Amino acid sequence: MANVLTALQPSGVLHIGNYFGAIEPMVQLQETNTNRLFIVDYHAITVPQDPAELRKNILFATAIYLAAGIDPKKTLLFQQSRVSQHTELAWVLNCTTHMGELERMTQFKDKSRGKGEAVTVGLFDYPVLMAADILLYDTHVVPVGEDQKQHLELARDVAERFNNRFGETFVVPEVKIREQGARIMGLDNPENKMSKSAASEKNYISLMDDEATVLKKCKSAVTDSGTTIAYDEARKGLANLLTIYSLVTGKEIKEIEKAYEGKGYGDFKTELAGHVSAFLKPIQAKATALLNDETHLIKILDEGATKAQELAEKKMQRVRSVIGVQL
Ligand code: ATP
Ligand code: LTN
Repeated sequence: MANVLTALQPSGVLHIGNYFGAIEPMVQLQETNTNRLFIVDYHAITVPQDPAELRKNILFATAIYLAAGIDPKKTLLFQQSRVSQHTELAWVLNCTTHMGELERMTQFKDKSRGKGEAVTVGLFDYPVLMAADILLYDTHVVPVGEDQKQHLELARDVAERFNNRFGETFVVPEVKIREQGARIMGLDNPENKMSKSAASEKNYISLMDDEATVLKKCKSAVTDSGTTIAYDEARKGLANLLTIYSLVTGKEIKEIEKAYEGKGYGDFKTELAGHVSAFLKPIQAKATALLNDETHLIKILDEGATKAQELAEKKMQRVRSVIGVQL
């Protein structure tokens, strides 16, 4: 049995990229592993957040995970900020991580571009808090989307350096990137990944989008001037739509290509929208019902926090001891 762990930011919209890249793999893995899934609210505040919105988004994310099939009896589900050992370990790891390592992070470069000196220290330090998240729980496997690979490599380096210096303390985690769905591309720009921070809402399909919105977004998805529905890496927009089609229907791409022989983009996009909406409907219904009972959601997060604090404190005691601050 492996210790599996991942986390998502409580940003307003969760999109189908988040779902297939991170949430669905966790639902499958909870059957045979020790699963930990948490909401990284302290990562979210590395960029400005409206407090009332943030609170709402934490509850929304919790509801979505439960609606997607995360079972709190099988997966330890909690809120990062409730387990103060995360920030405590991040500080210790700050003191063994090099500036140069963080300066190389492509996500930091992307997110800080054009901001000049107004970039926060938190945004720069984001990967160290992420390493702490992972290393606190003796994590073997971290399922994430492709974009997080570099952060995972840093977490491995940080763990190895610490172990070399202070003795075996941390498990060195493995990254797990699913083959299909690891990188769903933006609908309006298939050159870049689907992202909730994209400039246009047409970039992503939110898990809460209604039928009409899904249809509008699928119809306006950028494709090439080709006429056949055939998977080709070079036809990025279409390849992305075929991937989404396959993920929401469970059908092989070959099967889908066959079904659309002789048909054009119009039919394909309209039917894709139907399949996406049918896939989202039950998740939306469950999430909406869960959101009507905040007390229940908070109780689940409270219970998760208590268990997580216990595990995290055990590891922190070891860390404090090996670095010499435990008297
Ligand atoms: P942003 O793009 O605004 O930085 P995000 O959409 O990447 O945010 P996160 O909360 O940073 O969202 O990511 C949550 C999880 O979803 C991570 O494991 C990430 O790798 C995965 N993920 C994000 N976008 C995609 C995508 N387009 N395809 C597949 N997985 C994705
Ligand atoms: N950086 C990740 C979120 C994240 C995470 C983690 C993922 C924070 N801590 C620990 C896996 C393990 C993101 O933006 N998707």
